[in-house]
Amino acid sequence: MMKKDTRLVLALDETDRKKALNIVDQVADHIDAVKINWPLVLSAGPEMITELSELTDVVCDFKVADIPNTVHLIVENAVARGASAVIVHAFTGEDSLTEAVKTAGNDAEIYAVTEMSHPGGKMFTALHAEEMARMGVRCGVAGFIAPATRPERVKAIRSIIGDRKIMSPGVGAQGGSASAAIAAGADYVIVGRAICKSDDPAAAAKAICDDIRTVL
Ligand code: OMP
Repeated sequence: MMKKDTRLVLALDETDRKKALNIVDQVADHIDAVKINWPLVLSAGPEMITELSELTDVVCDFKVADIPNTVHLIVENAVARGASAVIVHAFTGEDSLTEAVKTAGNDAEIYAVTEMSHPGGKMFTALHAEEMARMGVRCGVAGFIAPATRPERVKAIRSIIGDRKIMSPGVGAQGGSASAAIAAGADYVIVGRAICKSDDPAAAAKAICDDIRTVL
């Protein structure tokens, strides 16, 4: 299980391996985990998952959206490479989500996307977010992704999922506030550009942790 200390998950959306590792090194004291997405995996290789997993917990954000067999192959590979958690889409339905949970077993946690944080997230995902949250509970996921850009929606998802976890992206560059997301019921916030693009990533990460602490 991932630690829950600072409540900050770094979205390492960089394409240069050295720069990415340098940022992790600078913010290590302020984060609970690193989230890796396609940009870094495609440029630095999937070995990056393993390399990062030797430093901290790694969340593989592959937003897996496929038939159960393909979901199985992706989740199995990510977990074998050292992922502590894998993000999957919920809209693919109960069989795909169940397969993700079954494949991860006790080795990793599955987080299901409910409503996406960007404006387009309101077009389709928001309309079914609560249904997807209920389905995720039935499938046994460890947690959900819910938007820091709409803290009232984090609250709505929290009221459905009991004590399962919420990771909330959309802080900083997308306009959301870390403390508002945590106050609405998120366990973690996911932050990328506000840290990675800062001249001082450590100071930016610390400021977010300080903001989170005001509501704990
Ligand atoms: P910043 O906007 O730079 O902080 O990055 C946010 C990170 O969270 C990116 O890696 C996105 O891919 C991810 N994300 C969202 O922004 N919105 C979502 O609804 C879901 C995710 C995600 O699943 O992590």
